[in-house]
Amino acid sequence: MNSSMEICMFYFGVLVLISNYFSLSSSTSLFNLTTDQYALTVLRNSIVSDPNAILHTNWSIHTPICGWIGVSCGTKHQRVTALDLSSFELQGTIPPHLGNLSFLRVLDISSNSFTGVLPSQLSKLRRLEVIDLGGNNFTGEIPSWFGALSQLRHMYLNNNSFSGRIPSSLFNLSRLQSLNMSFNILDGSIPNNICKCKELEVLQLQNNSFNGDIPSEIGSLSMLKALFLWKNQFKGRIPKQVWNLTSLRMLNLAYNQLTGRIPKQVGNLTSLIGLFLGHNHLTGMC
Ligand SMILES: *[C@@H]1O[C@H](CO)[C@@H](O)[C@H](O)[C@H]1NC(C)=O
Ligand SMILES: *[C@@H]1O[C@H](CO)[C@@H](O)[C@H](O)[C@H]1NC(C)=O
Ligand SMILES: *[C@@H]1O[C@H](CO)[C@@H](O)[C@H](O)[C@H]1NC(C)=O
Ligand SMILES: *[C@@H]1O[C@H](CO)[C@@H](O)[C@H](O)[C@H]1NC(C)=O
Ligand SMILES: *[C@@H]1O[C@H](CO)[C@@H](O)[C@H](O)[C@H]1NC(C)=O
Ligand SMILES: *[C@@H]1O[C@H](CO)[C@@H](O)[C@H](O)[C@H]1NC(C)=O
Ligand SMILES: *[C@@H]1O[C@H](CO)[C@@H](O)[C@H](O)[C@H]1NC(C)=O
Ligand SMILES: *[C@@H]1O[C@H](CO)[C@@H](O)[C@H](O)[C@H]1NC(C)=O
Ligand SMILES: *[C@@H]1O[C@H](CO)[C@@H](O)[C@H](O)[C@H]1NC(C)=O
Ligand SMILES: CC(=O)N[C@H]1CO[C@H](CO)[C@@H](O)[C@@H]1O
Repeated sequence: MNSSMEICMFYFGVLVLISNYFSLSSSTSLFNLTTDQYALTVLRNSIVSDPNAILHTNWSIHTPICGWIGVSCGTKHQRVTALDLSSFELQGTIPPHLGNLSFLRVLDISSNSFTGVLPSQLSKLRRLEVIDLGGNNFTGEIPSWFGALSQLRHMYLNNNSFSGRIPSSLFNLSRLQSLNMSFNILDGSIPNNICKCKELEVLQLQNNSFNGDIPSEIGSLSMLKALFLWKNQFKGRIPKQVWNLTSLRMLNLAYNQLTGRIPKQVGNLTSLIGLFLGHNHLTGMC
């Protein structure tokens, strides 16, 4: 072996060492990503289609997550407080890691093409106030753990493929102001503990397969401004307590199997700007 060959082998060895060092350090740097960065990176990697290359170009590991498009952070701890990926034309699933964004207050991924079931780890998002999953294609039942997200005020699950019944634990959410579950394939009746949601202003359950009576407990939701129950299979009489909801602006119960007379008290709903009761078996005034 001559000396030039020895030198060559020496450099080769150094090169192997250097490249090992780099691959090692890049994999260790993946492991010491902050929790939020890791969660968002896993989310990005769960996106199978991103036609505008929004996440794939902007969500670069080399820039801080708080500058990523759609990501907002708190000023104090630099933790992710809001994620708004509405209308990005994304296709994919929600990874369980999203449940690690423990400071999240707003999650809006509406109007995309997300599919699959909601991972139960989302129940860890105890600070969540707004969840908007509307206009996707989520499947499965509405999880009962939603009832544990005690800060939730606005919940939009509309226009998906959720099926099954509304879990009664959902109405543990005493701060809920809007609930939109319209345009799904839900059935069963409305749990009567809905009266626990004293702050409810908007209830939209239209275009599902709900059945049974409209619970009289709805009449105790004195803040209610909009009640949309149209295009379901509700039967029986409209509970008389409904005519006491003087904040109501929109009442749409059309396309059900409701019976009985429309009472004079309907005139007591002085805030009403829209009343739709057609396509039922009602008699009387309208
Ligand atoms: C990753 O680890 C290195 C070395 O221990 C450290 O200097 C760096 O601050 C860590 N980065 C993060 C984001 O925690
Ligand atoms: C990502 O988008 C944000 C907001 O539009 C922008 O400020 C930032 O510079 C972008 N980052 C990269 C790496 O493109
Ligand atoms: C975050 O969540 C995932 C899945 O739920 C878990 O495997 C991971 O270890 C969690 N923790 C951190 C610090 O990222
Ligand atoms: C449901 O979502 C699709 C896709 O985002 C949209 O085209 C459609 O208008 C939505 N329908 C309703 C009733 O919101
Ligand atoms: C939603 O998903 C279901 C089940 O995977 C599928 O049958 C349906 O066609 C999908 N709907 C849309 C609008 O993509
Ligand atoms: C809902 O509240 C009841 C008591 O009011 C409690 O027993 C139950 O565990 C709560 N459910 C959830 C999902 O938090
Ligand atoms: C509720 O969902 C329906 C159907 O997707 C949508 O048209 C409507 O705008 C939603 N209402 C609110 C208040 O978000
Ligand atoms: C409607 O409200 C009035 C006044 O608050 C109350 O006296 C009455 O009992 C209520 N009627 C029903 C059916 O709840
Ligand atoms: C309708 O309103 C009037 C005036 O507020 C009240 O006297 C009457 O009791 C109400 N009727 C019903 C059935 O609540
Ligand atoms: C139960 C029900 O009536 N579902 C309808 C909801 O609306 C879509 C169109 O947006 C119909 O295809 C469903 O039949």
